[in-house]
Amino acid sequence: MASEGPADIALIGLAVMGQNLILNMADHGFTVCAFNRTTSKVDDFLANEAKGKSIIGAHSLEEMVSKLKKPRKIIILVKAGQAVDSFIEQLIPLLEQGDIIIDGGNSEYTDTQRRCNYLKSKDLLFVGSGVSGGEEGARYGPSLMPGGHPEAWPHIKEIFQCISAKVSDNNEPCCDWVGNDGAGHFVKMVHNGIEYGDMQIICEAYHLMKMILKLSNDEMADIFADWNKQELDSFLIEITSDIMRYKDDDGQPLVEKILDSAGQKGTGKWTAISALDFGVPVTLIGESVFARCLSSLKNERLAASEILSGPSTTMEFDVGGDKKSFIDDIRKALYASKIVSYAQGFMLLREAAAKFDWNLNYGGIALMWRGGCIIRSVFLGNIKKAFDNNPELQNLLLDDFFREEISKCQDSWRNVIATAVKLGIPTPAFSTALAFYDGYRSGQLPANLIQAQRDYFGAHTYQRIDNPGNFIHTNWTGKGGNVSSSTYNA
Ligand code: NBP
Repeated sequence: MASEGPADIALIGLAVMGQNLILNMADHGFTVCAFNRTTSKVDDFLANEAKGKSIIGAHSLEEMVSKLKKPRKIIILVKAGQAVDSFIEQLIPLLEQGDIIIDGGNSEYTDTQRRCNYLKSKDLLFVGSGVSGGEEGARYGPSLMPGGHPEAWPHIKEIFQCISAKVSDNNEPCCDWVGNDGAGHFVKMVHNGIEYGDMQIICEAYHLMKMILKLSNDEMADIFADWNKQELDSFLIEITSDIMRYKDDDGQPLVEKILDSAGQKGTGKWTAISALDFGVPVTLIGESVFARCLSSLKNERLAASEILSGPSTTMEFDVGGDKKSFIDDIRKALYASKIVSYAQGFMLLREAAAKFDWNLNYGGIALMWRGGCIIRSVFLGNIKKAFDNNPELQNLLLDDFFREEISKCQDSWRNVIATAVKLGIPTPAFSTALAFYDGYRSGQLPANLIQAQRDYFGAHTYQRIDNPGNFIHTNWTGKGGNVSSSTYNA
């Protein structure tokens, strides 16, 4: 029998995410009121998937609000952007002080900040929550990253933590309060950026095995399955093995019939833009976004492939040992690049936290990503440990465990990139990760020359090593004046 309410929570938006999240909440004993702009979808849902469950429907927002326990809790799970603002505007006159609106879509964190301020002025509470894990996650346990008005958290905590994924070893929920205003959506954005990076480094490993070692898809499926039993154990490695093995109707691997032109919805780009805005070198995610952009220039690349020369990759390359050891080198290059990517992602989180005064729990964030979401992996357990050991850890690369792991991978990582460069196989993410690593561990970089150049042509001033407190301008040519430009950092 369907419950008649009152409902614990309402959800607006009966597309794939909304329907599955409602079913998940109902499975955990909550009564949910469902609403959708196109109200026929409410009837369809109630008559089919929701039948017999503690799910009630509404055909107007007024009806939905009237069926809710107070303080009212309403999740909006619709297309990000204008649709969210439109529902917020319609809800405001129907709600009372202390009622809670939750946006579970992929909203930009700046929109969430704006909505937090706006709804505070209306005496309403607002939460912007990242939801990750796709359709299956929403149905059986997503990773949830809520942030916004902290007064809302005690009211939604039980529902959120009940329906979220749990880390298998100790059953901890992959959901906790992230921080004020846009913190939840910012963390979700960085999660998505890291997802872009993880996918790109896996693609580079695949490309190297295919182009240099000429391995078959079944052989690669076995290798990814084997890697999935080691430190790379993760959802994305697991599905890559399945994808490698999957055959089309003619018995040939389906993946080789898919056009090599990658799409994107924008969250990786947002991460890269934020990294540039904050001045944080999140290079691997940036390269991953650009790698997708380059892949999408398919026609241009095809034309260029007839014109531009490079080393031949048609012959099987002698990797200077057995194939097995080069495969192991690729695994280590992937692992080291992954460590750098996460280190960069956490650097961005740290910078945003400082700018917006968010008290982020980095170990807690690693735990939220440990299960339920697309980047879920055993590796995130190690990241959690690193931040639990030292919550003030400045950079993941400086943690003892990760420092040693990278050190163990280093020779292989360099060998793979050097081999790829010699053979003309692009490895943008592996390479940028190594360049970052070498830059980060360099006490001396050539930026002294940049400062000299800037001062030479623009009187931008520089600091002397023996007198760093002062910004100095030199009249390099004897022709310019002694007036310096105002000092700025960009
Ligand atoms: P969609 O992003 O496809 O959105 C469909 C929903 O938005 C429907 O309920 C639709 O109502 C409503 N909607 C649209 Br479209 N335009 C509207 C408007 N102008 N006013 C009011 N309602 C409008 O659904 P989804 O794939 O379930 O994703 C929901 C949110 O979750 C999105 O923000 C998405 O980015 C995010 N997300 C999705 C995934 C995933 O794997 N799909 C994962 C994580 C997060 P209608 O039925 O009347 O057209």
